[in-house]
Amino acid sequence: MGNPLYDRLFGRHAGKTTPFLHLPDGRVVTHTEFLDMSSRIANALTGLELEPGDRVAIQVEKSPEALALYAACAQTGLIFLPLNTAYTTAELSYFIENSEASLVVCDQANEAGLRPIAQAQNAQLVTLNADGTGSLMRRALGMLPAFEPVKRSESDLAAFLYTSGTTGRSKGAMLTQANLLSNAETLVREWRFTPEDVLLHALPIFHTHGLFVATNVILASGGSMIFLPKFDLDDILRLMPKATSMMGVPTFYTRLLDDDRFTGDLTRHMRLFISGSAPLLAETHERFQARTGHRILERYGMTETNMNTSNPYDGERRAGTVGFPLPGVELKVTDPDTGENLPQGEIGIIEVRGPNVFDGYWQMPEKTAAELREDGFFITGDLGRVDPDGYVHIVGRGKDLIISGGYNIYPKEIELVLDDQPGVLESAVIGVPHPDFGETVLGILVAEPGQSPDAEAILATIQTELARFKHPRKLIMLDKLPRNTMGKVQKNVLRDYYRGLFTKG
Ligand code: MLC
Ligand code: AMP
Repeated sequence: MGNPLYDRLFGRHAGKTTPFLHLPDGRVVTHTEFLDMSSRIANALTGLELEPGDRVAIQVEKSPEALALYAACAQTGLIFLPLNTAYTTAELSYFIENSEASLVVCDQANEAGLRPIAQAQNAQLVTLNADGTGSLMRRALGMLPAFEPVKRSESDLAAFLYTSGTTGRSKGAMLTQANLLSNAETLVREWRFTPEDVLLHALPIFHTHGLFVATNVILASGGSMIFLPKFDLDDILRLMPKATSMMGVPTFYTRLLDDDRFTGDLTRHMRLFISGSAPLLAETHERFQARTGHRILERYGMTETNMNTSNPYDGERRAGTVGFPLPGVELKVTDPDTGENLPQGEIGIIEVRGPNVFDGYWQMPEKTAAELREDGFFITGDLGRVDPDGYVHIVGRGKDLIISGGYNIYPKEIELVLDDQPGVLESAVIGVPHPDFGETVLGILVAEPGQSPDAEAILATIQTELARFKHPRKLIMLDKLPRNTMGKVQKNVLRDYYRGLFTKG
């Protein structure tokens, strides 16, 4: 039976001495070195007496060792549960408890804060720092660089990725080996990745885009990655001449275009630029083509489904659209109220079905039932339509969600924190256009009678509760919130009113 995820992404490179990771300082990690590292970590994890199916909650900086931990989880059948490095201890506490993690892996700097949380959960804790040091690697370095992968099948769970919800509580999306493999192998074919590809990888590896799209596609194709700790414009410009392809969120592309050093010459040799995770403005697409001659290939996906649609590699990459459903993915547009199929061309909720669609939310059967239909269609919450040529257009969101620089932010989670602040009667959090992040968070507060809440103090307080990227960039006081006749806050009215706050237009 083997272990399909390990065998098809990692094990297939056994014995290869070709580069897998090119690091910004010029060092190279070959496939063999990477697999040795992963096997040592797998032996170290086995020594901790973890069982296949146990959850490993991981908040570590991007490094070759962090990626090898992903491979080691595949090898040992442990469930890989990566967490955003920006999350506060308060946020992490929820994920560790909710997932009933057996092991927590964190940076040494966060050990003191996380140890009591891990202990309360009876979870073990090891450290892994950005430079590859820490107790995990100390243990691993004493182990043999060989490990027989634990037997698994494609229906076994491989990873949990937490995704926030409209109620404010995050849900653990359970992804199987088949979800990850089917998508990676489809994308390799659709986007023509080969062993000659060198991907400029500046995305974080705790979300779908950097991990299951970028990394898995390179593993499944046999190519290599220029593996950067984060998006740094100077590094990108310096290293692009060595790359063949890049994947990024729209902010990557607007930042490149805003820099005069980014020229057509710098991109002449490039094969492919891909964008996703947030809408790429048609204007950005066109500016990019005017500057470089390349048409960015935009695709659409989500945590629960990996990738659903993509613009074509060979055909027309149509600006402002996310292309066609991927092979094996069925897509339909339904009436938000009745769930019935809508006639071609009409706007409704996008639903998708296919081998890419997840297994449900961890221990949340009601939430799973509300979003994943019995016939396998997942209700994405995105509003879209299909044009006469079959291109899918995302025209908005049926869900109350802000996407800032590719990170999803659910207003409810922030409103719950703001409502708790001294002198605050109620709040509304909305997303407004932002030149760098696409959208950014704006908080609107209504004071309790006779009170005048201190915005500075509120922003300081929420630092310990919410990750920095969720913080409102501005707090505005209003006497009351606009409401419809049903008493529901009219966020569309607020969004329209404040849409120019951070942009010139
Ligand atoms: C950083 N900050 C952000 C932010 N990123 N604030 C809002 N939104 C963001 N996305 C904060 C920093 O903490 C900092 O705080 C300040 O904003 C300025 O930071 P910066 O130096 O300009 O940001 P930078 O580190 O360069 O990061 C920006 C970014 C990064 C866009 C490069 O956020 C990024 O890599 N985003 C990619 C997210 C991603 O991978 N999404 C995929 C999800 S998967 P201070 O304190 O200094 O003010 C998915 C499915 C799919 O959606 O389809 O792919
Ligand atoms: P996440 O939950 O982080 O996986 O984010 C998924 C959401 O990002 C989707 O439901 C969409 O709303 C959005 N998204 C991803 N790719 C695109 C895209 N190309 N255009 C518009 N929205 C996108």
